[in-house]
Amino acid sequence: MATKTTTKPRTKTSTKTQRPPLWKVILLNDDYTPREFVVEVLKAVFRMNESQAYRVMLTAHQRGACVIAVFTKDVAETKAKEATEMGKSQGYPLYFTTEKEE
Ligand code: TYC
Repeated sequence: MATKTTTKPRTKTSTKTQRPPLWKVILLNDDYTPREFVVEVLKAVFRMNESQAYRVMLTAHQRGACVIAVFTKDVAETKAKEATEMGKSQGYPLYFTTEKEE
């Protein structure tokens, strides 16, 4: 009997590293929150130094919004909430939002 060669399909194991999707935290401008307060919140919640925080605040002030940084979903949401709460506790409409990075 002739030997039959069968080719067994191999299952390819892909070893791609799965990176978690990142989420942007975005600062929105408003007309009431004092500039210095925005800077203080950015320093406290996002660990920025004075000049980084000032630049982000000014960009949001001039353009309406500014991306602060990217984090995993949980961290982005927690930080946005914490920063928004800091403004709220002082009666300011300061608002931070999150958006998935594509
Ligand atoms: N526009 C505010 C003012 O003129 C300052 C401000 C900047 C508020 C950035 C929010 O995300 C903001 N007092």
